[in-house]
Amino acid sequence: MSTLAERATGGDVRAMARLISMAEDRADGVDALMRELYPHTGRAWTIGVTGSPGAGKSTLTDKLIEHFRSEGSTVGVLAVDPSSPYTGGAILADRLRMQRHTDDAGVFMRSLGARGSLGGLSRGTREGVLILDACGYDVVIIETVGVGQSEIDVMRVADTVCVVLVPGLGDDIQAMKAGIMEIGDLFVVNKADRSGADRVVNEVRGVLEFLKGREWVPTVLQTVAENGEGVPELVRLLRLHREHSLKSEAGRERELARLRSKIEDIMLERLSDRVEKLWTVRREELLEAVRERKLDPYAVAEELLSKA
Ligand SMILES: Nc1nc2c(ncn2[C@@H]2O[C@H](COP(=O)(O)OP(=O)(O)OP(=O)(O)O)[C@@H](O)[C@H]2O)c(=O)[nH]1
Ligand SMILES: [Mg+2]
Repeated sequence: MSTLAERATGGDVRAMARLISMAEDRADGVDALMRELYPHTGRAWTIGVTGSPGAGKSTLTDKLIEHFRSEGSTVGVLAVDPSSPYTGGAILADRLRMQRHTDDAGVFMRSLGARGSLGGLSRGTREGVLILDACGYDVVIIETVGVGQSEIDVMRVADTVCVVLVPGLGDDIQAMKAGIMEIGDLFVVNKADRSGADRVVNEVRGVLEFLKGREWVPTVLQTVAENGEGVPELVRLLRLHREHSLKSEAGRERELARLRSKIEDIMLERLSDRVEKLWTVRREELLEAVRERKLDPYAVAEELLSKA
């Protein structure tokens, strides 16, 4: 193994951070490193925590860390912010919230910026999970702000997806039916200390009725992340899902589907890089020719691809 991968898997936190940065930057040599690490992956339990901004995902994650640590499990956290990495204070707030775990060697935390990737989840998320898995973290939590595509994408990397809802969403539940309801393995109505939590639970239950008969029917529970209420029950239900997916045919199929999209994403990334390279040299000239109608876009695309 290369020194960097060896140091990381040996528990060197700085080496892990370096690897994740390299993946974010898609630095040269990162593919080779990932290939070295891959045989060491497959042990971690990856939990996706998604939901609308401010729903309490970080507070809940903080409580989950505490819970898993008390059981002796090590935890890696990737906080993915697809919309605003350095503004709005989101990541700063996350950092502060989880600050108390930073001295704990059994916890690794890292924010990933909004550098886009074709799939949707920020660049480096896929690799980040593999890196933390290879480095021996028992549980890897991915926190994503649920804005459209990212909830769907979190399913591509997480074994278990927990959707965090809050009272006061109004008609949103109806709107979410098709999208979010399909991706959650578990629904949490957080801020249950506020009025309206029961209503949200009932609404979600109503929607989940439609999933009856499936091998795994998600459940809904209430939490008050701020004081940890409901967290042990949340962990119990998360674990139930984990056990179910480890032994069921549906779990196997989901794993295969995830591997498939992983490989397809990697291919798309490569192709996209190649497309970029194909025409950087002659771009100006070709654009001008198309603008003047000396060439058409179809001919240009065809010609460039024929050289690929
Ligand atoms: N009343 C109440 N407030 C809560 C609860 N959980 C979290 N909060 C508060 O809600 C606010 C947002 O919490 P975060 O954990 O940062 O939420 P988030 O979903 O991670 O937010 P973003 O990452 O910015 O999308 C904070 O002020 C928390 O203190 C809860 O159970 N009850
Ligand atoms: Mg957060």
